[in-house]
Amino acid sequence: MMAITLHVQGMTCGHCKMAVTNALKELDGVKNVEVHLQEGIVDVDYDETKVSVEKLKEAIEEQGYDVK
Ligand SMILES: [Cu+2]
Repeated sequence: MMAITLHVQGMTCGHCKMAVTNALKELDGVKNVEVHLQEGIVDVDYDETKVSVEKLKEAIEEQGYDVK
């Protein structure tokens, strides 16, 4: 298991939080997602044998947010 903190731009409300959380949790290998709206960060616990950081970023970007 790995943990990563992603910096995500554009999340402003509860809807954004849910969109990002759900998109990540749909990925096989993602165990836990914690969105911190005010800080603009997303903490993800994931199984690195099942999902890559690139995939995590793509899932967020597909929802319309920029990942730094
Ligand atoms: Cu929003």
